[in-house]
Amino acid sequence: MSEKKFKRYTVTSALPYANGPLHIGHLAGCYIPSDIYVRYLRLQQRDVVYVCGSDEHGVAITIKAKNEGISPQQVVDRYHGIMKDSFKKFGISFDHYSRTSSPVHHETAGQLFKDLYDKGEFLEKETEQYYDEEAGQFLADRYIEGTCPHCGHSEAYGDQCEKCGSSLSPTDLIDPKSKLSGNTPVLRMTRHWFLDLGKYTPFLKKWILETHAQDWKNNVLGQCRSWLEAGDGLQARSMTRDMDWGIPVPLPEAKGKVLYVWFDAPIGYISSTKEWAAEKGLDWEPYWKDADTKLVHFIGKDNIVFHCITFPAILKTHGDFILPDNVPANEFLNLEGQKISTSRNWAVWLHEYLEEFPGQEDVLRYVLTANAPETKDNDFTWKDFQARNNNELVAIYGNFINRALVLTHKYFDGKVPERGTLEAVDRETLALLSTYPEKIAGSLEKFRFREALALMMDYARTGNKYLADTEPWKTIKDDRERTGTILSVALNIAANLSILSVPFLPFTAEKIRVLLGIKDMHWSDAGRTDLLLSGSPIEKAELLFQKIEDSTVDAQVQKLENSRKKNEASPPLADAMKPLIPFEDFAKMDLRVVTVLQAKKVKKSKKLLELLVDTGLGNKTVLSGVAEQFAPEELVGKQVTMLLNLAPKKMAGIDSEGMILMASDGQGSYRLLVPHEPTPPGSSIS
Ligand code: B3M
Ligand code: ZN
Repeated sequence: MSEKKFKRYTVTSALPYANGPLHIGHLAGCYIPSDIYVRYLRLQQRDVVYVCGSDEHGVAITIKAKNEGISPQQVVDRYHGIMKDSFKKFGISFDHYSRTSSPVHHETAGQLFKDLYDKGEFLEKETEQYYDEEAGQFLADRYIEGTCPHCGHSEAYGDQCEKCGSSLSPTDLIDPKSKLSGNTPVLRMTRHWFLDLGKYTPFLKKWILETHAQDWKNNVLGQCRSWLEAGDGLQARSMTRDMDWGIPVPLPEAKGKVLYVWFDAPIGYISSTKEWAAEKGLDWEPYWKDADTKLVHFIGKDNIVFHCITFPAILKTHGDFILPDNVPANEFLNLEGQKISTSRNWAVWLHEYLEEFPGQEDVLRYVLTANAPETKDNDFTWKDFQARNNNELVAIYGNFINRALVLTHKYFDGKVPERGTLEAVDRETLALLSTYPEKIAGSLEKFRFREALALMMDYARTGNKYLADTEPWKTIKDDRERTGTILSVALNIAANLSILSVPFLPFTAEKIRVLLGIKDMHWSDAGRTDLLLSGSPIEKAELLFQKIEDSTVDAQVQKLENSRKKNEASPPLADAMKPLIPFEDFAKMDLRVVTVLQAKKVKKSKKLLELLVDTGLGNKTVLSGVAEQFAPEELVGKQVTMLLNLAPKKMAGIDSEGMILMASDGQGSYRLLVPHEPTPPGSSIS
């Protein structure tokens, strides 16, 4: 497909869930690749809009809120800001970063649903869905887990298996369990609106497997093929949910229901474009509706089904919109040989990197691109990070630029010297380098960012070698003119390198631009040998990259090692269920609400507090291991829950006549169980 036919570009990267800070897996998966691509397009003066935003709906958010004991709104407000800040500091140059809670988005997504409804595109069905009787709610998406019927992965969600990428319905899961209570859920009738994906299969097959057979990445085509060619074909999927967090379904008969997060989130790309255009006084519509717009979605591999099947089906059947021209999904990045995991704290967090490696944003961009999981899962290691920094960025790239600048100041008073007659080595070097811009552009247009970066580093390497071969520090002894020619050539190579670096190392490229006094950077200038004219002044060299010591990366590895030890020492978040007991066993426990009357520290014990509680049947003394969590005065007057008939036990010389109940998160933090309104002491719990 020739690029000529496209007049403008709409580039999106996946909207990250606003349920935690960002880590290197996010950057490597889709934000660095998309940023490289967009910066390259802008250098080409192409008309491009680059949008993203926080994904603030769905069970990913409500589960986080529940775990933290705060509201979903508090969760998204906290993380939207943190994520936006990290993106900015790493130079991810979105034209607009929105959030799916924005009014424009609610309006846009609601309207799109309404349009499809009016066209009769939904199957309205009353079906049995899983319900958690203990939690009193239907179990959508991540609220339910079970075994994937396609690949056997035991932790598949109710809407998707992240291992094989398939989209699922909760009722497809084998051995489903509620994430809320751990119970096996029951089935209850409820009404929902389904998109009949089977209906679009012929179109999707033709569009993906024929039209895009050549230009889409193999990992993406492979996943699509496995679903489109599966025996039972694509199943109808519900686009609505029984939840109270999300965009209300815009139908009077759908009270208490919201849009499925994967219905609304991709529409977030459109909403974000609308907001950007409104701010700029532009028209958003050509970016989503004109056939001469190239729409590209950058995502991670777990999002392929939604960007290649569901969202295109929605756009196509709606009728007003263009479809993605490409969906260059990356595979996953592992860390030191293990899957990145938020809950196990096995990650390199961007906000921590920014603090620990100030001014070294480009180093991480470089390493994550050099090692990008473009065709298969890949591994990030701190040793590799150090080696690439020291052996490539410092020893080759930085060294070349530094020498060109330092020698110009030393011998030519900081001015670009005259260029005399070119010798063979000069001509050969320049001829070789003149082929790079086109090669790099070719790789970038094909989304081969590792290859493009390797070419850029090759360019720097050739520059470095040129100086090593021509040895201007020797020629200066008896041939000033020759030395001037060499440095003029070298400085022009440096100027070219800065242009070619913009997509990959934006901060460094900008520093070189300023050092060399270049006004504007255009991709079309790369390859020119007269970017710097003789006599023009250049600034004094500044260190672009610094060597990273063993102790620095050892400290990072140690940090991960600490996470590993902590994980081994503490049980996983949800303990496995204990064996079943008969009701009689449960009934033996005398559980009551009690009121704390007094609380004091226990001598010589760091952990224990001695409490005097009103049990309704008289006062009792209980020891509780909460001294590290609560000050005694915080507990006085509180109502808590207690196991009353536990056999007394002597601790620290005091008889404890029962046990205060606590919820443990398995990570060393405890919470008291408190009745939700004042309760007479002695009320029994059953
Ligand atoms: N928030 C999933 C994810 O972070 C999701 C992407 C939405 S893109 C429209 O993996
Ligand atoms: Zn699976």
